[in-house]
Amino acid sequence: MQRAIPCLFMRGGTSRGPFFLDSDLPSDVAQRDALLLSVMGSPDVRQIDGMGGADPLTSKVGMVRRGQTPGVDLEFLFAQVSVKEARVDTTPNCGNMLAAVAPFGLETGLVKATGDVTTLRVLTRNTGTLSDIEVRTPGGKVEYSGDARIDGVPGTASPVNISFLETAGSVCGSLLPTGRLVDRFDGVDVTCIDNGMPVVVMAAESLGVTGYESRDELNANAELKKKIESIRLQAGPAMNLGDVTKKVVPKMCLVAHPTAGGHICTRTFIPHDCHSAVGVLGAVTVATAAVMPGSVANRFTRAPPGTSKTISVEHPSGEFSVVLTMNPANPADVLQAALLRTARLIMRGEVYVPTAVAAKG
Ligand code: NQM
Repeated sequence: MQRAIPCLFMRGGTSRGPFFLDSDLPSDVAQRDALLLSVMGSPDVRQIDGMGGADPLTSKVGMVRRGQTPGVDLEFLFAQVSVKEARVDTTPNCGNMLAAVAPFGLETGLVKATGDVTTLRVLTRNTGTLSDIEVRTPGGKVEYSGDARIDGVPGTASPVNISFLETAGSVCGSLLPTGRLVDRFDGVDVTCIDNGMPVVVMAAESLGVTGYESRDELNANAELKKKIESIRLQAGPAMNLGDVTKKVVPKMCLVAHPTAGGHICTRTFIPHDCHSAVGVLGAVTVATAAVMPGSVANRFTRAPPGTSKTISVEHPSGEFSVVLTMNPANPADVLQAALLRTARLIMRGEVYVPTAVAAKG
């Protein structure tokens, strides 16, 4: 016996996964998580019995409901479903999946288009982060095709512009949760920072690599991964995250001088596998570290002048541009971060789960 649950399967930026209306899922968290594991086919390295793509970037779920407070159009809850373990983590947010939330809201009738362009205010419930998301809606329908291009996704698509309103300390409580610009773990200088995503920034060279290796090379380097995990387990509690053994934050970012015309070169572990590109809020956070004099990232950056800075973050499959609006009164204070993503509805239908795990709460 199986139960059918309405679902839209969507790409958001460089991530992909099923999106659900909150009201179609159990309200009990344990039941919901059991259902999401079943939907994705976890735990299993191939996720063969579900919709997951056997990679952290394609083992993600979006849950959406109407805004519950004035001025908020939609509320989004993101879940990272572990591929190999029976674990669902709603601690972090995901700026990539976020790009699909406005199209989802319009497709499902939770919100209505307001003209050729529709801007929706979205609350990410994981971290309480607000963002304004602008999508093209000619004739009242979401437009998916267009000429916007993002590295990590083939071809072009309609732009989804995201503006984050306040991200400092989203998960850790403050931008520099250890109270310092630089900490030292295992003899390695690091900057622990959270401007939307908890990230530990380290010089690649201090871990014995260049920072220009491919994702596969880094993923095959067991010795490097051991060093990174040791630092992560010490940095986590220092960043107010408690024991992070079973958490997907903080993310671990190796930085080096840029080589492709950008402002900083990155290789990010999320947290155990190297990202094929870079996470959205991960990029915002590293870009923020890069413009803060004295940080580890700043040693490898020449940030542009002015109160509106476009920081190009190089990553294994290209670059990611973040526009930071700085506080004119404090050149190290980032007021707003804006960026470009694209999104696409891939499938609309019902996903089946065994009735035993689908009991509605
Ligand atoms: O940092 C990967 C991704 C992400 C998260 C990760 C993200 C973000 O590329 O906002 O988008 O860091 O696990 O989807």
